[in-house]
Amino acid sequence: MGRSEELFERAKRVMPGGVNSPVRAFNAVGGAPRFIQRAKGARITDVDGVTYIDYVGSWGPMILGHCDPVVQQAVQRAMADGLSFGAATQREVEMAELICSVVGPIEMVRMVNSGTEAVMSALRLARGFTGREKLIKFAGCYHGHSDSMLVKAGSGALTNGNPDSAGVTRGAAQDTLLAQYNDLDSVEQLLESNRGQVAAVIVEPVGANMGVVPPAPGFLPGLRRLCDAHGALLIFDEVITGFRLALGGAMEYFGVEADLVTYGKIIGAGMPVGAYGGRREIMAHVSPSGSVYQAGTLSGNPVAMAAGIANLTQLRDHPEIYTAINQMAEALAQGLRQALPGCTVNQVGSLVCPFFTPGPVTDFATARQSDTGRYAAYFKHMLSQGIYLAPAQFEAMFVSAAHTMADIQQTIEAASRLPQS
Ligand code: HOZ
Repeated sequence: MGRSEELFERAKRVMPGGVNSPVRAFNAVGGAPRFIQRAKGARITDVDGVTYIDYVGSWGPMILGHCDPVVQQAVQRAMADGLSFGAATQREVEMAELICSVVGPIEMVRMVNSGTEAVMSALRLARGFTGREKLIKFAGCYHGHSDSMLVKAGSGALTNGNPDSAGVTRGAAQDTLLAQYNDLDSVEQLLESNRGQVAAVIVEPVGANMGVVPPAPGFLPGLRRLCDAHGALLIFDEVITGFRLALGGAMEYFGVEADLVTYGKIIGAGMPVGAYGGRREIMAHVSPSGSVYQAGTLSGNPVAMAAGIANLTQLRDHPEIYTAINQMAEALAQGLRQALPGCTVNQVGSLVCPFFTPGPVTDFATARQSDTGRYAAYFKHMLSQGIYLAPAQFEAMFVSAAHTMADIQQTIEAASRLPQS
């Protein structure tokens, strides 16, 4: 038994399922999760000393690769000053100024501690601002684990076969209306039949928690139009796409402005951070300037801010990073299409996902047609070849600036050795 197996046995005795977040348990692919010891660049090493090319990248934030030296130094300097004050700091101001300066539509931002918290707070703000109670979300989109969003959720909720979590009350879920991704008619019907009652439409601008599902041409502009026509706010959940598709995230990449945007881990370079932001007239409703309450001792934590500022500053100052990661992802997607005949490989920017179905994969229903048993076999094969992928079908592969074309080639060659079933 390896050390990962030993640790997993110990973990299962004291942690539900042996993990602190469900997908990590490898339930969807079988076997014991690899317990990670350290990471550097595009590589992670497990406790048994095995090193892998990493395409999880802490689910996105490692866009510069693991242990980026500038981020590490910024964190060390901040740590020397203290870990948490529960008081205002200069770094918070710098972080907010940075986000507002690089993401055009954002005029004000509030830092929180996770994407879940960002979404939960943005939804409360949307309700407070509009005076309406209902929300529209899309089947297969994942917006963290707050009660009202655990309705037909993607990611771990979907992997577990339970997209509607136990423990969510009817009261919490009844105001969440469900639309179909890439289907504007389904949104319009809900807005019509709930006229004047919908506070917000929330969407992942690229579906990235049901695998990777690109928005069809016209889908995001159509949402903008429908929201405007019905007085509902449009919320882009950019936990995955923010600062990744482009510096200005999906809003810049697709040229569509949301009213509110939520961010997660990428703005903390992997530290526990989230944020929500938007136009001043909306954000001014957040306490203490407004009546929508939201607070947190760890919000704007100085060490996390230092990491985030170092991360985002480098992304701002080196736009060539986006060209590089997008090109590598495109090459990866093309290579996987050849290596995995019969599969559908979706790619948007530096996000890639092979589905084990002829496709096309355009929404929750078509994503679910993927043969998850075949994904599990593919995952195990790739792991044995030194490639670490998301341990579940309904996630993305993240390409970082630390990957090289040689890594991409190695990954494609590993995939081409997958025994055909
Ligand atoms: N639900 C996350 C991926 N979309 C996984 C989080 C984790 O296990 O770290």
